[in-house]
This record gives sequence, C-alpha cells and structure tokens, in this order.
Amino acid sequence: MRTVYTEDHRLQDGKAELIDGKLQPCFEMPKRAEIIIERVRDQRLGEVVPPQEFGQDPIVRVHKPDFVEFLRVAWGDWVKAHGTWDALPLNWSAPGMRRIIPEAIDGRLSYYSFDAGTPITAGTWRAITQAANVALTGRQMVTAGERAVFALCRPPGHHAGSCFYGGYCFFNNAAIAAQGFRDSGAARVAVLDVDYHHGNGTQEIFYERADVLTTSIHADPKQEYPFFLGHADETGAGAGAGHHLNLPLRWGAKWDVYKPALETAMRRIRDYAPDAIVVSLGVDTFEEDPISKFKLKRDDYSRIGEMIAGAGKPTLFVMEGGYAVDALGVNVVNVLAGFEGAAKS
Ligand code: SP5
Ligand code: ZN
Repeated sequence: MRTVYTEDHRLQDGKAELIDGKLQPCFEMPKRAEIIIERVRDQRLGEVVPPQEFGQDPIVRVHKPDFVEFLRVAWGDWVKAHGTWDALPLNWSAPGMRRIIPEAIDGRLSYYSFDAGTPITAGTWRAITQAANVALTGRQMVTAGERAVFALCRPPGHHAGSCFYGGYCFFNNAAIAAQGFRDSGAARVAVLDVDYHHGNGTQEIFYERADVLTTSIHADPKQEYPFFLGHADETGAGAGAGHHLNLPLRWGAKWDVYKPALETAMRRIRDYAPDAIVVSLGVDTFEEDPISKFKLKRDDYSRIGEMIAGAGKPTLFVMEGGYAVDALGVNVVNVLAGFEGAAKS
C-alpha cells in the first residue's frame, strides 16, 4: 500500500489547547505524523509519495466559501489584532443570540468554531490545504486502480463541518476525498469512521445525502466529546434518511464490544454496495491514549484492518486522531498491514 505524505503538516504546531480547565501543550502535535511515517518506512508498507496540488475547488465542494475564506485570512487578521500568539476563540453564541458574522477577528473565530482546543497558527492555512491535497491525491490513486492508499493527513479532519472547525480539525479531509470520489464517477461512497470521537463534521456534511453513506463507531456523546451529536437515533434526514449509522459505545469498550459494532458497520457498508470506501482512521481507541477511554490493544488494530478488507472495495485510509504518540505508528500500520494481508489472501 502506498502512502501520501508531506512534511508541510509540521506547519500546524499549536502552542496550547484548553483541556481539563488548563491550557496544556497540544495533544495534536507534529510528532504524531513523524512517528507514523517512520513506522510506514520501517515496516516497508510501500512507497511514500508527495501530494499534488488541487486548489480550492474540491474543498469548496464540501465547505462553504465564506468559511474557507475565513480560514485563509484568519491568522493575518489575528496578528494585526493581537500579535503572533496562537488564535483561540473565547466565547460562543448561545440559543437566543443571533448568527450575524462579526467583523472583529475574535468574533469570527467564535462564529466559525465550536471549541477552544483548536489553535490557528502561522502555518495553519498551508498545513490544512496540504492535508486536503494529501487526501485528494490518495483519492486519485484509488480511482486510478490502486486497491488501497494511506493518506497520512495532519491535521485531522472529521470534526470539521461545512462551515465550522474544532476538535483539532479545519478541513474535513475524509469528506473532501469522499466528494472527490463522487465527482470522478463513483455512484456511491461509504465513509467508515473508527476514530474514538464521533465524526460530527462528516455527519453534518453528508446527513441529507443518499450518495454518501456515513458510519461512525465512537464513544457515546452522553459521556464524551463532542457531546452534541453522535447518538444512535441519528440516521440521516431528507434524501439521506437511512444513510447514516452511529454506533456509540460506552467508556471502557474493549475488543469484545468493539468487534460486533464494526461487524454491524461493515454489514451496512456491504449492503450499500459502494464503489469506494473512505476510512476515517483514528487510533485514539487505544488503551493507552491520554484523552480517551476505550481499551483496544495493539493487535486489535490488525483485526480492524482485516475486517475492512473483507468488504472487497477500493479503500482510502485518511488519518484522523490518536494521541498515544509512542504507539501511534504501530497501531496505524497494524490496521494497514492487517488490511493488506487480508486483501491478498
Ligand atoms: C481528531 C480528534 O481525535 N479530535 C479530538 C478532539 C478532542 N478534544 C477534546 C478532548 C477532551 C478530552 N477530555 C478528557 C481529557 C483527559 N484528561
Ligand atoms: Zn478522535
């Protein structure tokens, strides 16, 4: 399996996130991708190729133009107002307030975000456009006939919606790739999100569409971030009714409950008969993850890869979360190698 990767991800290097009532060093750090690419190379997973440039057109297929423009200018506007410390929002609109786009940069940060854990920095724009290019390049390789490709995106994307950022995510790399498959001839695309956190951005983007099936296995939003979406009764709306599947699991979930959930998701994906699968690959389900409460072990990730391969479809893996940095390379490559082993046999 080939990997798409660029060192430009390093340009997203936030100083701090608000977590547990403290400003702490960002869990979503450049080291994450460095550890993963090192493992990809050590295990000889396959060739590592750089992304191509796709410009803004495929991004505005899933994100609103005013949101994209906000991200493009946010750092420059922030520096003029406050200098070169990271840009973080401080407050949000509550019910009863109005959704008028503010002029001041502080207000626009609030308008377009949903948490205080996602700093915008000097290199954010370049890093996020390159992460989208990584996903789009992988998409193109799969469309061209590769059985599977690993898009080593950083920063991650699945919390970002059509017009909001948060959860360490700015552009929804997986959604941009899924839309890219559609725009290059795929009739139906399935997204499988195995990140520990609910993929609220991906759900929002495709919720009223039948041409992209979205499925997500994640910590129950009654217990876990992002709290306000990801319940089991959210199954799609309008034309997309019945085309979304949430499988929330309680804190403490081990392989014995994770496996049946993944079987359920894979069954739904098989029934949908997609032309391609996009996997939002988070490994923050790991037992040693510092911000998560599932209990998957290293070997479980090999089984996840095998089960995804069982669908027998062209597959794009898009990197999402995972913060137990030392084990990140092992766990991610276990998924990919597990997939390859099962795809060959
Ligand atoms: C892509 C991705 O995985 N984003 C996750 C963003 C989560 N941000 C907030 C996490 C809050 C976790 N609270 C528990 C802290 C444990 N001390
Ligand atoms: Zn996550």
